[in-house]
Amino acid sequence: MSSTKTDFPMVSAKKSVEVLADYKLACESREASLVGRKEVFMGKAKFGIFGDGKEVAQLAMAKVFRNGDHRAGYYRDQTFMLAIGEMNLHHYFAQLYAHTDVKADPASAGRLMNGHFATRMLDENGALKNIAQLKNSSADISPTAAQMPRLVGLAYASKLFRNNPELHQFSELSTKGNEIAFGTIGNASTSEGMFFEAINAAGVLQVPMLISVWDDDYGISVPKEYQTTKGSISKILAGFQRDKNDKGFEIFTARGWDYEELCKVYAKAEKVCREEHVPVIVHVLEMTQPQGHSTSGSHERYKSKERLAWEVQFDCIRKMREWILDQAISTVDELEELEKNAKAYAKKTKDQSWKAFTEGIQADQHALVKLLEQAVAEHAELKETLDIVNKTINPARHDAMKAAKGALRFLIGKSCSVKDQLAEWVKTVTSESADRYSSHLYSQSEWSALKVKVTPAVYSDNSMLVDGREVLRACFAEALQRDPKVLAFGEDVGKIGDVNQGFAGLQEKFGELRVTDTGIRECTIVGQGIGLALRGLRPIAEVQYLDYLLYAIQILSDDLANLQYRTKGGQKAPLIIRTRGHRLEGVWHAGSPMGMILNSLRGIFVLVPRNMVQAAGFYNTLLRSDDPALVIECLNGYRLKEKLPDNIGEFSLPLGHPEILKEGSDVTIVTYGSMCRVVMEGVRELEEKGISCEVIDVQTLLPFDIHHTIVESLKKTNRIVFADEDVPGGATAFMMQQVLEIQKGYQYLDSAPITITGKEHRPAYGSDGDYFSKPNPEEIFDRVYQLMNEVSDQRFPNY
Ligand SMILES: Cc1ncc(C[n+]2csc(CCOP(=O)(O)OP(=O)(O)O)c2C)c(N)n1
Ligand SMILES: [Mg+2]
Repeated sequence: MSSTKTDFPMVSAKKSVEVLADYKLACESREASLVGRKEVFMGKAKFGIFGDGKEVAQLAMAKVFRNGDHRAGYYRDQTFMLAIGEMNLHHYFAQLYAHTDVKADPASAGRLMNGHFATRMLDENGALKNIAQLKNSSADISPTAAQMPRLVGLAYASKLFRNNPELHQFSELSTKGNEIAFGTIGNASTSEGMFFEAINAAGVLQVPMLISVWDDDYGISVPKEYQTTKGSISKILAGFQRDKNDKGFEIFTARGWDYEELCKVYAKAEKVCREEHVPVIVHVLEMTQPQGHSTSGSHERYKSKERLAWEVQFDCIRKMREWILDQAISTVDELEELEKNAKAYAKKTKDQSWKAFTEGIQADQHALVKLLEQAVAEHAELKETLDIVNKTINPARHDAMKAAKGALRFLIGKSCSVKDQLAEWVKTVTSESADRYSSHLYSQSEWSALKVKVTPAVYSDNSMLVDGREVLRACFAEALQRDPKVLAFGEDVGKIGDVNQGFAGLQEKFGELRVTDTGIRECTIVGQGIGLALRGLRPIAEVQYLDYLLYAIQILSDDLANLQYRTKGGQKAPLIIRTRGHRLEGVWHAGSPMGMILNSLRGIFVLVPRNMVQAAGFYNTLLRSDDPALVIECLNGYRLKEKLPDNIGEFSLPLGHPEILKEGSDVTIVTYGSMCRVVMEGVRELEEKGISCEVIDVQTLLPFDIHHTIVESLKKTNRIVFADEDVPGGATAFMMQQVLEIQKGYQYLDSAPITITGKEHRPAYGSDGDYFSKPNPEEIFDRVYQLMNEVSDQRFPNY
């Protein structure tokens, strides 16, 4: 090994400069990891997970990441983000401390723990930037492998942009599909089902997806023998390797400490991926974790002495250093200088970031201290409260808030000259914190679904009475015609136009790229939609039946629902998920798990149209908005006759506006979806017995009755029933909480509120199974009659 520069370098001067710049970045990134861990142990940050041991491979990957490309990765990728210039160490430390200023932490505005990377793809108005000219990273999430479904969509978009000439005009979104979607995943995370589902989908779709597996032989403490058959993901994926007969993947391996080899492999991998749109796997072996998995524990507990010694020896930065010297690119002295500077730079940036983080909090605190000092002058008992604020070592907003509220509690019934100012301080910090911690669950842009202009349906003498499915088909045909960015896909959506023919004939008309069949893979169907929507397209992803949404519920909840929230408006994916449910047959075709959906999907609008005209009106609204939404059509409504609006492509329905289906004065019945018809049937019998029912279709569960129209009905009837097909305490409990608590309906009740729901078990098969498992018109009659019997057994005697 040489330690001096020779006169005949083996690497060109230009290359040397590049290598040394890479080495410098690797050292800075490593120092940031070392410093970051200390910050956690000093109590300045709550948790830390770092990219040490993965630096060199990420430098190689960054070299082939071009403008317009997208990343979907995980918490180890700090060096990559630094190398592509989309993050600096100030951002890095700001996220570690949870700095809530979006300028300080552009990825998550302090909402996510460190190591969750994202670029800001939206401008301040919520409009998509010219992402074809940017280096993009979709926003990371914590569940292992959950970046994979979205990655499929990010890659699939390139295929559409390349192969559909109508999309070439959108040069701000794509340069004719030349972009690669880069994925990264840890070796152990490849054990997850959605990894395999995504790999298979990408192979089938033949999309430019370049996935790197960072393999350090462990997943926290669990070694590869427990994770992967044969202990090697590239070995077991070998069957995906393309050959002269079959399309598939290109699979490479490289060692995580071999800079030269990594650079070569990534150059080859990029070429085939970008030019031929072939999915690629780069399995990067022999990586290390110098500091162990995270700040939650130490790896000395589970790694052998030999393994730990090997990790020191094969540390990628150490190996790169040896190679640099071996190649005579630099000298020991030069490298030592560079290493010293990297250390100093990381420390300086850390200090500056901490100062910037604490300054904002201290400004609030100073104002409070001034008020408390005045309060102490009048009430010496508050001295202790003041001391708590003054003595906080690592300032936190909640310390000050606790003190302010404590002082206000003490001052109840006492007079104090700064009492109002203290209350005002609490109010201001509370409202600023609402923006810091609770904004952007839904779109806040001018394209919010709540702001879409409402266009009423128009009917004429010529309006035809058609099957419900034909209403939808007409609506979708207009949408596909109007906007080349709209596309629909899912199981059986392409050739036969979905199992209920909402897209019948539309593949023939608009082509396979616009109306497309997919494999049976609900999770990655949704992921495909998320990725496409992130890249500016308008996907309608179909999940064939509501019961099978469970396969996708995790990705909807963890990824889509909080995308705007976790980036504080930095990214959006206005995906429409279309499904059908509530009514067919049996345990897996007639479920109505609405409570589960409502509880897990805040951030996605949940629409439950009672017929296909309403559904079409909602689709038209959603396609003009930038919010994601789940639309659940009524499975038994496709063959029912409905009047087709003359402006089927234009009319739109507002979200959060219930409709009164029938006016009445004795009792309000609140329901939605297929239950509207069941309730109306029961109500006919009730009316015959002299019970006047007001029936309200909520239409959209999220948002729920924005203008509080239901409580207006309750004010009139003083009695309320919530009915649906979910389990007891499911969506009916949600509706009850909304009306009685949020709308303050409790004050107008003359009878106990009741819920009519399905049974606790899932619906049994067959007509009788359905009848005895789900609410039916007779049950509606019985329960409401009983309610009125309790009011007056003279008017409504027992029967
Ligand atoms: C679904 C899920 N299960 C468990 C965890 C907890 N967890 C976080 S990281 C991790 C190990 C991941 O190992 P690997 O994929 O090899 O990545 P590495 O940290 O080694 O780079 C686990 C189990 C999680 N985040 N998500
Ligand atoms: Mg690992």
